[in-house]
Amino acid sequence: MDADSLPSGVGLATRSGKPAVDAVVVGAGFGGMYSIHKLTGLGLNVLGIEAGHDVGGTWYWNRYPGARCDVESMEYSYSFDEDLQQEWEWTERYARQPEILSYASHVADRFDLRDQILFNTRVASARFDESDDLWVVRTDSGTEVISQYLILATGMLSSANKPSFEGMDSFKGDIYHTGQWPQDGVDFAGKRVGVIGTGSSGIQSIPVIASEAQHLTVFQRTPNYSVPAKNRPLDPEEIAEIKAIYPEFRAANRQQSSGFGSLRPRGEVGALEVDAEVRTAEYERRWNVGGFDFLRGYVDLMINSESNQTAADFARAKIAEIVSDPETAKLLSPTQLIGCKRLCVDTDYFQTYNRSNVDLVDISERPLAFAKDGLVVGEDLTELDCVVLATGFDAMTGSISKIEIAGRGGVTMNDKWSAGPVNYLGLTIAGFPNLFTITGPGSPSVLTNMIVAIEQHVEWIADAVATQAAEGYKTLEATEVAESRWVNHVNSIADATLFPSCNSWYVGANVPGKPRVFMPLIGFPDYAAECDRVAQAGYEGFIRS
Ligand code: NA7
Repeated sequence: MDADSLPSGVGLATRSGKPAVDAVVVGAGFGGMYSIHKLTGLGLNVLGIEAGHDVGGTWYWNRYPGARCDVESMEYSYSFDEDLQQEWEWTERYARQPEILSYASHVADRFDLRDQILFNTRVASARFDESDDLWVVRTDSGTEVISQYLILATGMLSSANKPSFEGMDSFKGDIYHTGQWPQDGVDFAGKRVGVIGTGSSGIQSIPVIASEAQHLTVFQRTPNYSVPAKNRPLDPEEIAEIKAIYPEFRAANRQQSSGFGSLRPRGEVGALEVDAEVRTAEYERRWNVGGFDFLRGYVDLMINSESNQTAADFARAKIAEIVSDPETAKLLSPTQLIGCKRLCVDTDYFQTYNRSNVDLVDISERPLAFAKDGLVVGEDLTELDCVVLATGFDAMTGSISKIEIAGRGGVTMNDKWSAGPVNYLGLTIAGFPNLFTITGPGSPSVLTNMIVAIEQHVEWIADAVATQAAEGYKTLEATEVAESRWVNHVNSIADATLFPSCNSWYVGANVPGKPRVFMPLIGFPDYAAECDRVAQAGYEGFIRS
């Protein structure tokens, strides 16, 4: 990479004849954008490198029909700038993908971020050079840039999981993945469409595709729970009420284990401590509120399977009530616990199966294969013009593992993580000095409002970087002892809950061969307090040199 190919806003130094910056940030989604803004504010030269042609990350790639955030707009947005949060106007309770992408674009304009980002470029490798304690970052075009800090803001749900089905190459129609949706959209009018996958992406896209296509066939391996979003336009008065107390509202959300929902009270007792009638009424009330509120009614839903079953029974009864055909309703009814796979939030998902142009095919016991004209399950061919893979992501570690990262002694991250993503605080990895992961495994990340988790991480990293400079240290590196204690801590909290018991992407069960480890840490506010304590204790568990 030479000076000409660097974005205009990046100050350029050289080391060993190569361009050098203070920090490379990989990814220009919400984590990357805030990292660039915050570190630049400290006076650092920061280079962002992004595979897409613009900012937005997850919201840049996931343009599938019906894509929408399942955290409410007034909460799923940056809080670091009071003017930004006062001036931006959300239109719906849950924002659609195009609106979130416009917001990301607005943030990039507002803080002049694009000048520091190299777009249409992937980081292929990063090697820690021990002779001068610097990262050598190589892009897919083979050029190199040297940096003191390396921030991986590569996203948790950004590496598409594309199963290789038999006969896939023989299919004569188009195949799309929800997480790599064509920029110009897809016209389903008059088409016979197949959707594989019934996680959040499937559940959001199926109703919209059904309304556009001539015919839709859904191929389901595991049914999922979904609660209604009850989406609606935002009322100017409710926006004004929140804006009047925005800083306090954000602070209250940071005290929630999920990083959102402070306006809606959580239950305070266990599900079995109240009568069945009271419980059902409470589930009904929360179902009608919409969204994740449904699982916040009782304190023990994720730790006591008997309590969990009461909520699961209620949700299954709803499916039976909504779906007219009893056989279809039965196929759509999950048998696993509710919430231990990520709960889905939908708009008319189950209702879609009452349409005459929609069929459901169970593939739980019969293998699915592609043929020239469609999809084959057992002996039965469904003729299709195109297929949508709503098959999810190699979550949390997928995008990191695609970069060849080598730390001290040439040890690679993929070797180090071969049995699961070991780390300290979900932010750092022993043997990989000055490398930080934004919302990485080992932190609350995907169990929270991602923007709250991102802001906490970026602010912690920025403080660490500023402290390093002020105190004259060049590297910050987790110790193996701290790392191993942290991994035990993350596992012991997860093991006290029902989360690890399901085959979810939280445990990597959706990707064949991935080690089964519950990757995120449960409990946001305690986690953030621990990160602060570690810093205040002089970066306990780190070697600084
Ligand atoms: P998910 O939640 O991982 O869902 C993927 C779906 O695809 C799920 O129903 C899977 O069935 C199915 N799948 C995956 N691989 C296969 C194969 N090989 N054959 C058949 N079916 C398959 O991904 P999403 O994109 O929907 O959502 C991910 C997150 O993004 C979501 O939780 C939100 O946080 C946003 P399975 O359940 O594995 O049997």
